[in-house]
Amino acid sequence: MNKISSSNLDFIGDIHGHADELMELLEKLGYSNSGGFYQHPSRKVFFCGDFIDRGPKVKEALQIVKGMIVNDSAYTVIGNHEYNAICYHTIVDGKPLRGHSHENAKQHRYTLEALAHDELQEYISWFKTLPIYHDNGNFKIVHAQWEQEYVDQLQAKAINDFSDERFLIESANKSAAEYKLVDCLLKGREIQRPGIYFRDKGGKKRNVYRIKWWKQGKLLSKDALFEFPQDNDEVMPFELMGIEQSVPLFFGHYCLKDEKPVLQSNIACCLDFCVAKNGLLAAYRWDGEQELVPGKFLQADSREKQMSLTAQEDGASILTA
Ligand SMILES: [Mn+2]
Repeated sequence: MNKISSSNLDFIGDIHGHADELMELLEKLGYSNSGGFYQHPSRKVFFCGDFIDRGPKVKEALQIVKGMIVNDSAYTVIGNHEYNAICYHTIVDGKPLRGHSHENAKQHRYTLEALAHDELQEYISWFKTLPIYHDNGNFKIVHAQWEQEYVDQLQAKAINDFSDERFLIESANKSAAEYKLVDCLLKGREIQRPGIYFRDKGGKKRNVYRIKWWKQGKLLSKDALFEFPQDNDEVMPFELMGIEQSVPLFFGHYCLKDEKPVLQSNIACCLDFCVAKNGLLAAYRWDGEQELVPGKFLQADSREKQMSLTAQEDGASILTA
């Protein structure tokens, strides 16, 4: 990862097995599949992780992403789904680091179905080599939440992946400092609000909320937390500190539901627009600018969304015919 360019990078959000949308987006960005992998004469991709689970073409998505990375046409950081997969398939003292509960198995199902045992093992070994964060001075990238204190701790230990088995084991131990660190960087901090509930996709009542950590100030909870009831005017119990640095910061993970990709601020760019749930796969075309601009996103709508858009258009043409 030493020779990463400080410009001419296309940052791509969470893919989750949506290989068709990935190919469409790469082609829109001017990459072509030649020599067995996607490449561009003057640009490279930077992925933010979460290639697997949830989508119909996990194997194809992995082939494209890994093909680009091993051929020096792309870089990446690891996502929480790759990390979860490592833990799910690492057995220590007869027990997996991530339990095989019904819920965990369901989340991992499409990956388990897509890959044969040996293929999966090979990808797990590869996942262990993927960086947790990247900071080259001109930009920073992590899957979920950039927390400088934790990045500094990793740097001090010269750790930036899960190839060290002891670090991996500690990261899965809920009472260890390594757990807190990995949980924050790869999944983002969350806050429990006793007595205030929302219903998740499965209809389950929950009171743990993802924090919009890139915001700043004493905010209303509904403005600072994902899924928080919009009719509740309570103020957040703590002040958000925003982003301390001045270089652009890229991340994924938050499954934003906007109709079109939007920036979170002029230095904060979330790349995940939820292709796995009928949203879109987004890319930010970066040419080294230190102040990000909204016009530099490209997108591929999820196939389901494209189908419903086409149906609407057909409907409209029938009505106007
Ligand atoms: Mn994620």
